[in-house]
Amino acid sequence: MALFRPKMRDLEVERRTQEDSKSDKITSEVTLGLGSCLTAPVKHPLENTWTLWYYRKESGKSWEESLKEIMSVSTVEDFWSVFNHIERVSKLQSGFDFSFFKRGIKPMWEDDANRRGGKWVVNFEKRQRIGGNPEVDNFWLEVILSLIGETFEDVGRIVNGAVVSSRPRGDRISLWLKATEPKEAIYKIGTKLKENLGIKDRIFFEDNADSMQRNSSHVKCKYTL
Ligand code: MGP
Repeated sequence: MALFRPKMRDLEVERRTQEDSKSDKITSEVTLGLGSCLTAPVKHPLENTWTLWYYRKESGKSWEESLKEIMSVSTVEDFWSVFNHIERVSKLQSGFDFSFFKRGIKPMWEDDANRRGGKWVVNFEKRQRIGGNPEVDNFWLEVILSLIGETFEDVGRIVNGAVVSSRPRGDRISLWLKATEPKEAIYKIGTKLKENLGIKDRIFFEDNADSMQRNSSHVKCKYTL
């Protein structure tokens, strides 16, 4: 079930439409409430509940202790009200991550849903940050919409969530999966991800078991696409 599939240039419009329809609904409910019975606001449920997290290294704390849960959303309206209020990735200092995962899954290798899985990684070139570069913001929104819109269809059940990382050498978006096999399913998701983002660049699949064991920045990639 696809909730929305906006094109890049329509994202701002989609965002505004959400805001406008929300205030229209509030107005009509207030009006209705004066003359007739009150109606409960109708919200549109998502197929899954999703949790937004952020990571920023806090001194004296471990990586896991620095990982913070922001909140969970289970309706389209709640999603937009959270998303419209969080900072744009392009405005974040290097070292930050935002993660958006199915509720109950922590965005870390050690979580039971992730330990036997891996991730498709999309790297973005380092760009000038003065004034913010909206490119990664659009891609991040596009990835989140593809998650809540359940665009991965039959293979969507092995999709756990996504992470956007702001780094000095370039930003990165990773789509985290529950499994590393079968290869066909992993490639199907990678292909859909590239299609959703409209990118031709190579993307890399890393096994979480390799990430956990690595002792340098270099992680071998299991698949490329
Ligand atoms: P990173 O954020 O995935 O990569 O991991 P970054 O910052 O681009 O740096 P790189 O050069 O190491 O690729 C950075 C470090 O954060 C890791 O080396 C771990 O120490 C820690 N870390 C990251 N993740 C995703 C996890 C995790 O899931 N679990 C734990 N325990 N530590 C993690």
